[in-house]
Amino acid sequence: MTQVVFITGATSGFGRATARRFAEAGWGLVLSGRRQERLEELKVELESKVPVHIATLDVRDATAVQALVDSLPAPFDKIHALVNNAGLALAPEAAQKVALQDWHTMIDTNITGLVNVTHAVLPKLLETGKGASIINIGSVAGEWPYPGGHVYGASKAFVKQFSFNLRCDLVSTGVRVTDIAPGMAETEFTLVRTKGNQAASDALYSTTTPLSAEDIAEQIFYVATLPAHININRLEIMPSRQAWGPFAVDRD
Ligand code: NDP
Ligand code: 8X3
Repeated sequence: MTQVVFITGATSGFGRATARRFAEAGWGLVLSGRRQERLEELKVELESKVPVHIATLDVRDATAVQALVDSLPAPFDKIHALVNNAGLALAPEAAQKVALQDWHTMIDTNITGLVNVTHAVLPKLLETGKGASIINIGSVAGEWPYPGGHVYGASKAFVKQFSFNLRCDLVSTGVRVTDIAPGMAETEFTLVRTKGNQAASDALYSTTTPLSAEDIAEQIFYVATLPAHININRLEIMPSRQAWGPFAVDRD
């Protein structure tokens, strides 16, 4: 094992595919998420290839995040790449119909959670220095507005600007920062967004060709393994069959 990647939200979708991609290349893995059973399954799957450390973690809990980072045993305490992936969208309906709690959950996870993890892991990345990476998973929704995007898109706009501002502060440290902004990708994302509506999730993806979790994992791996003097600031990726829509116009 040469390097360690710390992945949040490794129990599903992009995070799990990213764990598999880095394992293929021999990286040690720190894998976190709230679903312990899924973490254990992934550890069983990957530990014959690489060292794997799993930790049940809710990124919204700053104390738990710090405790996890402080208790990492060697060799997992020397981190080369952080993939801030844990996140979710809720309530795809119009803003005026959304429960306040759903907005809070997105802010607490996509913004506060990402900030919690970044703050706790940053000292380790600074120790690694040249060639270390913070890879934040933003979204096309952070750049482009759409109906039902409300707080989700705004939270991903935060991820983009936080990433750019981190770059300014870390420019002399060797630690790179990237905002990866995927478009439509088939994961458990829509199941979560619709609070368990499998039919809605299937309907969204089945009549087009979405990105896969593996497509995004490949981009994350690419960014983390570029030569140390290259920083991709932002990588926005859509399926070929997705593009922007027209402006909304209210008519009589
Ligand atoms: P999934 O729902 O498949 O995966 C989300 C992951 O986030 C799960 O592993 C989940 O783990 C974890 N997670 C959610 N809340 C928390 C929390 N409070 N604490 C810790 N982990 C948490 O969706 P994706 O893989 O698609 O999503 C990954 C990221 O990609 C998200 O940030 C999402 O916003 C973003 N994204 C997704 C796109 C898509 O179309 N799929 C496009 C653009 C961006 P657990 O439930 O076990 O905690
Ligand atoms: C999720 C992708 O296209 O639903 O971030 O906004 S999209």
